[in-house]
Amino acid sequence: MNSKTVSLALLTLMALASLMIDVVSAQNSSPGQQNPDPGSGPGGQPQQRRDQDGTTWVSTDIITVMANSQLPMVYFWFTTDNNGTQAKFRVSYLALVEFEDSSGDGAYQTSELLYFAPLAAYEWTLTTGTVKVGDTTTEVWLKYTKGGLRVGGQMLGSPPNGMPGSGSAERFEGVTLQIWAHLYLSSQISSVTDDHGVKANYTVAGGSELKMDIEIGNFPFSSSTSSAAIQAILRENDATGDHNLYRHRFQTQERTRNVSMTSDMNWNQYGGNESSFENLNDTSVQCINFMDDVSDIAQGFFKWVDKAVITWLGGATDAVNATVSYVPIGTGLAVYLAYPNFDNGTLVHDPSIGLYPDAAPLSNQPFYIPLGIGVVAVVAIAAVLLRRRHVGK
Ligand SMILES: [Ca+2]
Repeated sequence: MNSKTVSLALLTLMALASLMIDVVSAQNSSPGQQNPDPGSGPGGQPQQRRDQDGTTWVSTDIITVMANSQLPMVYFWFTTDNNGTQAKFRVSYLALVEFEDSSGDGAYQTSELLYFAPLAAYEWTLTTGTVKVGDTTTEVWLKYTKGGLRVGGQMLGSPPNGMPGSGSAERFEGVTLQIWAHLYLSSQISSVTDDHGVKANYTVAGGSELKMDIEIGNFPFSSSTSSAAIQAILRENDATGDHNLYRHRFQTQERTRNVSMTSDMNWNQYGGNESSFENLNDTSVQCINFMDDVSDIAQGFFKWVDKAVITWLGGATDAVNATVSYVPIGTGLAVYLAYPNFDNGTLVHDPSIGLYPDAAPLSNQPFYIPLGIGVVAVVAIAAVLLRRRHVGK
C-alpha cells in the first residue's frame, strides 16, 4: 500500500467520521430529549434475541451469552471478542443428584451417591423476556423449565456428566426445576432472607453478570436425612480461535488455597475425589474464576451465594447452607451445588456467571498498524461516538 492510498483511506475515514458526527449531533439535538441518562448501565442496555432454532442470545456491550434451547447450557464471552475467538466459556447443568452425606461436610462425593438423573433425559422449555422502565431496558431474562421425559430417550450427543451408570430418569420425572437467568442494566444489591431475617447480602453486577435463580421442588428424597445436589459442568476452553487451545484454566478462590485445574484433567477416574469448597469467611459469595493462563488474569467467573432458601409446605422459610464440591472429570470441571433435605418444600439458590469488564482480551488488529496513528484516532473517535450513542438512547 503506497502513501497515496493511505492518505486516500485516511481521508475517506475522516469523511465517514465527520458524517457520523453530523448524525450523532442531529440525534442529540432532537427536540424533547430531556431524559436524564436512563441508559447509564456499565454495558449499555441489555438486549435479547432468538434464532429460528430456538438458540437465545442475551447481551450487553460487555458480555454476550448464547443459550442452548435443548438443555440448560450457556456459552459466554466478551462482546468485543468476536464470537469468543480468544476466550469463550461454558456452563451447563447436567444432572440432579440425591446423596447421603456420610462424610458430614455438607458436600457431594461420588461415594455418597444414592440416585441421579441426567438432565438431557427431559424436555426443556426456554423462554425469554424483557423488563422496561419507560424506554429503557432494565433487564433481559431467559428461563429454562424442565418438562417430562424426553420422547425417544436421552438427547443424542448430550455431554457426558461423569456419573456412574445411566441414572434414574424416571425417578426424577416429577421434579420441578427451573433456572431463571437475569442480565441487568445496573448493579442490583440483594439479600437472602428467611423468616428469621437477613442471612446473606450480595451484589449482582449490571451489564456483565447473568444471575441464575435455581428453583427445585417435588424432589423424591428416599430418606429424611439425604441431601440433593445439582451438577454444573464448567468449561474454560471453548474459544473458536485455534491458537488459543488450552490457554485458559480454572482457579478456585478458597479460604486456605486457590486450586488451579483444566477441563481435560481427570481427577475422578475412580470416583470420590470431589473436593469440598472452603468458603471465604468475609463474604457470602463464593467463586471459581476462568483465568487466562498466559496473562494470569481472571476473565470470567462462576459464583454462588453460600446460602439457599427452603420454602416449606405452608409457607415458612429457612435459609440453609449451599455447599459446593468440585472435580475435573476430563470433559469439564464438575461443580456440585448441594443442599440439605427439603422434602415437601421447594428450594431456591442463586449462582451466577459473568465477566470482569476490565479483563477483555486485547484483540489483534494487524490491519490498523500499517495505517498509523491517524486511523487509530479515527477509530477512537468512532468508538467514543458509538458509546455516546448507546448512552444517549
Ligand atoms: Ca459429603
